[in-house]
Amino acid sequence: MVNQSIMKTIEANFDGLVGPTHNYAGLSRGNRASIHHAGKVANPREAALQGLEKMRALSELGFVQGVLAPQERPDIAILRRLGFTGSDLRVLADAAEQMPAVLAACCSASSMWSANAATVSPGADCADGKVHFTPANLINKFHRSIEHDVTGKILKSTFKNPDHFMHHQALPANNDFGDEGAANHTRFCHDYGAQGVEFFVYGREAFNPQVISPQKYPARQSLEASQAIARLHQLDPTRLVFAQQNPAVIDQGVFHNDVIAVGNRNLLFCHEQAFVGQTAVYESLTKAYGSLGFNLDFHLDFHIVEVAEQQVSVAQAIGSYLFNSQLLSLEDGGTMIVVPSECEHEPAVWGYLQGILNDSSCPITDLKVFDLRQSMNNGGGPACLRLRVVLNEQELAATNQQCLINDQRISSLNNWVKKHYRDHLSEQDLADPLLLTESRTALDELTQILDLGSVYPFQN
Ligand code: SUG
Repeated sequence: MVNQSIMKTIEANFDGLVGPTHNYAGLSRGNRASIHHAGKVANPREAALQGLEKMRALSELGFVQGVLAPQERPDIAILRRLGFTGSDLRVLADAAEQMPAVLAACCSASSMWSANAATVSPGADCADGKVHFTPANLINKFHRSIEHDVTGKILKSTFKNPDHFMHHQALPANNDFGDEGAANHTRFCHDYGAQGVEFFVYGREAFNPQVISPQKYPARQSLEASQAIARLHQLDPTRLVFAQQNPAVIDQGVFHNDVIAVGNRNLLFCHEQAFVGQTAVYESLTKAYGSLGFNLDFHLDFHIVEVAEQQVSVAQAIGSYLFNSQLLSLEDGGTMIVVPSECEHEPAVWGYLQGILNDSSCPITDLKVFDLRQSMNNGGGPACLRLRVVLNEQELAATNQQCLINDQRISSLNNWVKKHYRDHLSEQDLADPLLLTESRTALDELTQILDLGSVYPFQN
C-alpha cells in the first residue's frame, strides 16, 4: 500500500527574482565569473526575464515553482550604519563620492541566488515535524552579509504559519560560523515525504587548524556552521553526513559545493574531485541512505554518477556550470537535468551530457537548457537561482499562495519587470538618484503582487 501522505509531498523550487540593480561589480573573490565580468554593463531587465522564463517553463512542466522577492538596493540603511548621514539622496551621493566600491556592494542584486538564502530541512527530517529555515549569514562577502535580515523577513512572509514553519536566526556573524545556505546542503531520500539523509559540505574546520584549507581562495562554509544548523533543525545524527569540499577545487574557483556536485532523492551527481576522501564520503552516504526506513513501493537504490577529470575537467565544469544543474524527478521515474546554455558551448560537457542521455543505465533521462547568461556572468547558474523547499499538502496550502508561480503570476511579474527595470546598468549608474526611486517604487508594487507586507526597510 502506498502511503498517501508520502505520495503528496513535493519538492518546490523557490527562485530568487533578480532585483532592479543587477550589476557586475566583481565582488566575489574566488568566483571566477564575478571577477571576470567586473565593470561590464549589465542588463537587469534581461536578467529578471531570463529568471522568470526558467520559473515559467518549469511550472508549465508541472513542477511546483515559487518565487522569492529581491532585497532593497541600494541598501541605504547599511550605508547609514557605516556613518553616512542626511537625506537618503545625501547618503547615496556621499557614498558614491567617498566609497564607490562600498556603494556597489550595497547595490548588488546577489539575493537572486536563493540557494544561498537559507538552509531548509523538511518536516520529515526534523524532530518537531516542522519545516525549518535558517537564513545564511553569508559572512564571507560584505555584499552578501547584508542579505540575511531581509531574507529572514521574506521567508517569514512566504512561509508564515508557525504550525508548519520554524524560522531560526542566521548564525552568529563571524567567519568561524560562515554559512552559505543550501548551496552546501543536499538531501537524499526515497521519496520527498519520507525521512531523508541530509548531506552538509563544508570548506574548512574553524576550530581545528590541523585540517587543510584552501590556500588561494576562501572556504566560505565552516563545519561548525553546518553542525549548528543540523542541531537547530533537530536532525537525527544517524541521518547526517558531513563532508569536506576538496580545498584544491576551491582554489580553482569552486566557491560553493553546488558548483561541483548536485543531488536529488537517490542520486548524487558529482565530479571525482569534489570531496576530501571521496570514497569514504560515498560509503557514509550509501550507509546512511541504506538505513532509511522506506515504503516498499518507494524503494530506490542509491546512485552515484561520478564524472572523471578525463571526461570533464574541473575547469570545464566551472566554465559550463555542469554541476550547477537542477535534478528534477519526473512522473515516469526518470530525472531531468536542467543546465545553463554554457553547457552547450563546452564540447566536453555537451558530449558528456549526450552520452548519459543515451545510456539507459544512467538515471538522468531528460535535459532542459536555459539561457541564464546575465546571472551566469556573476557565477550563478540554475541551481544557484533556486531554494528547494520540500512541502506536504498542508504545508503547501499554508504557503503564501501569491508567491507560487502560475500563468497569471508570471504575466504580472513579466509586466512588472518590463515596467520598472532598466536594460542597461553600469557601475556609474548605481549613484543615480533615480535608480533609488525606481527600485523602491518597483519593490513597493512587488510586495503587493506577492502579498508580502512591509518587508523592506524603506517601508518601515
Ligand atoms: O556569492 N556572485 C555570487 C554567486 C552565488 C552563486 N550561488 C551558488 N553557487 N549557489 C557569489 O559569489 C557576484 C556579484 C558581483 O560580483 O557583482 C556574486 O555575488
